[in-house]
Amino acid sequence: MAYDVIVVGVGGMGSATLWQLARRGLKVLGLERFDIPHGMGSSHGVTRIIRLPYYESPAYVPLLRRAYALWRELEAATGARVLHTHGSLDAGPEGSRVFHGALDAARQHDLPHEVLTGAEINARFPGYRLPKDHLGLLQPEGGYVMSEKAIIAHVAAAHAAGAEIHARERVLRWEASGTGEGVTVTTDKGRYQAGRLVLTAGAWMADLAPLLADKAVPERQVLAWLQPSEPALFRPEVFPVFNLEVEEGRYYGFPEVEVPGFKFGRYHHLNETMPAEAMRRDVDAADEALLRAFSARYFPAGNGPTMALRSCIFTNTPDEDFILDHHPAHPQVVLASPCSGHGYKFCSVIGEILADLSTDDGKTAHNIDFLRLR
Ligand code: PYC
Repeated sequence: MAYDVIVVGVGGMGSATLWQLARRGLKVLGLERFDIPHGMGSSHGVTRIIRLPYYESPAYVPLLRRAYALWRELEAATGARVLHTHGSLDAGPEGSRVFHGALDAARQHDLPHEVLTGAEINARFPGYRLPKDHLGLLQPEGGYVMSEKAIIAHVAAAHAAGAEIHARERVLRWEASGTGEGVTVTTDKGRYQAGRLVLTAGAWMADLAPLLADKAVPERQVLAWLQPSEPALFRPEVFPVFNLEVEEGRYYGFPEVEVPGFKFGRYHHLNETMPAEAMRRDVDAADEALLRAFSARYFPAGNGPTMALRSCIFTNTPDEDFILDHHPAHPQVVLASPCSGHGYKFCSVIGEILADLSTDDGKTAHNIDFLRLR
């Protein structure tokens, strides 16, 4: 075989997988259809939230602990600073999934945290203006990962460990050549053979694995960066990242980091699912109006002139848990659709899991039973 493993898609997940495979001494090839990094998928926009008291399910917490450790390993290996921890807030009204889910996860996993009312949050972090009776869980290890920087760091580490990586090379098809070992990948520039294949193609997953057509569905998402009238209130040290459940929906946001503006978005923005190729339509006035209504009410000091509006892509599974598994018909092929709008923070540990699934007996010590295809 020319390669032990080929990884298709060198974004957040693919770049981490390449590093984990290459550092194990495997001969690996990464193929990316756009640039590395690029702004066409799900990993651009400077920052991604990382948080431990996972309201979606406490089952993610052990994976998060390992993700934190591996982000720090990446920093040590490359000298890049990718993980910043200034705290996270998960808040909503009494009874809300975001607050109570975070509290359950924090209690189950014994995570340090504080429970604050909306009034206490507003007093401690004056960029916020939450309803006074809302409840929030403040967790000190929350923060953000620098998303494009982390891809660059993973690629640099993978290169240093011997990986071969090609950008601007589009995969046209792949064929499994045996029952458990062997794949041929055909691109617009060549043909490659490997023992195993990992597909981390984000919104393009269903093109490469049609069995995921109704299980990895691209959705258009929009982010705003607005200039704060009081920038000092939006510095990372005084503005924890947030997940908020309010009557308008579920929102998330960040302090001002590297580019101008307080950054935030609404989960499932306008609920528009569409093929990845259709996603590039421009952000428009309706997108901006929806986001501004939120910042005007809950972050008035962050509701200044627009600095940027950008779209990106969620790739949603039906239950919004990730899919990490072998292809049911071809065990030498690993399928990864680890996004559903909340995956980036896990890239470092998912790289390790995908490396486990694509080498040796294909088993991993991580508990990913809840992330299997079935
Ligand atoms: O996991 O906190 C999160 C998040 C924010 C936006 C998308 N995911």
